[in-house]
Amino acid sequence: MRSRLVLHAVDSHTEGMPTRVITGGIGTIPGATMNERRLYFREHRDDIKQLLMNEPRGHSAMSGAILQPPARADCDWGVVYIEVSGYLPMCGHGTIGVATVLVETGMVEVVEPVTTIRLDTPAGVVVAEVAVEGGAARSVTLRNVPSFAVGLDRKAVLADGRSVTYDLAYGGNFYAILPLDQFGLPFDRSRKDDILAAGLALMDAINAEDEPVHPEDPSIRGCHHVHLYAPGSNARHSRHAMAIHPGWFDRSPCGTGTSARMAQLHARGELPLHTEFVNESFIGTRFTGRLLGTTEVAGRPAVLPSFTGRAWITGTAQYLLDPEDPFPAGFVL
Ligand code: PYC
Repeated sequence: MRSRLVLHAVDSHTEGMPTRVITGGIGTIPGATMNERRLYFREHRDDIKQLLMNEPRGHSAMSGAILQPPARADCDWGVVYIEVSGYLPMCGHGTIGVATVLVETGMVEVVEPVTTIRLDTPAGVVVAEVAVEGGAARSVTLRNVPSFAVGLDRKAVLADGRSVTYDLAYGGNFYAILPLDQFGLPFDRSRKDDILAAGLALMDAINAEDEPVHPEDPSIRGCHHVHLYAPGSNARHSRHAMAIHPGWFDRSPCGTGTSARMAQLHARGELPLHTEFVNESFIGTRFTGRLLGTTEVAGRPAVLPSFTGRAWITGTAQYLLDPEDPFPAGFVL
């Protein structure tokens, strides 16, 4: 057996969505902040991200997280998120996977009934409170980065001429949020190709007309996620399909999307603070969220979201690269 590298991983899934947690083999990525490390890795080590996420080691909806020493003194671990589609500033399901792996592999000191882990992410500090019973992580509650509505009832014109009305909100990534029935489509997995095509068409229109940019960090930009909610959804219980660039659905209820949705509902006056909000994914799995308070981001009103979900470890692996492998960066079909 020969290999040019050995990447150690603990694979997990959060409410159905994979997180491949890279626990060794990469070392400390250059950069004074976790966002600088994200940008450095994107620029210089994208071959490793591709190898880990693309086929044949990954698949078209693969997602992962590279563990790092924190770049800030007030955090326990740092995280750089990786996906088939790129490098997210923050990923909620991925962070629930990371916190579960850290507890269950003993990479943090485990305290029962709650182990608190402070994570340095490219979007800011995220606090994970892991409910632990007999050494097992039962659920993870995250206190996410400040989230805010960018605009309500915005209009976009799609390439085929259709006009669509949507809300835009930030929850660690930017999300366009709108009812699925604006596209005349049922909330039915048998129509997933049409639902995905609708989400991607809206993303293209938004990024072409008015690409969103984070007011405090211009490296966080673009709308790559479209939250299409099902008929009957409301500010207490919502079901949705989350279409993600370049063409896949989140299997989990999407943590940053749940945060953005709560910020949007709060901006609409529909979700007060400290009120439970259940967000359901396209496969029927759930996160339970609530808003813990209000704040400001660059002078605009923002909220402090938290949400709870569960993750399970699915395996451990050492990913190798044979020097004669014809697909050193994998491939996307
Ligand atoms: O849970 O934040 C999330 C997420 C983003 C993309 C996929 N999952």
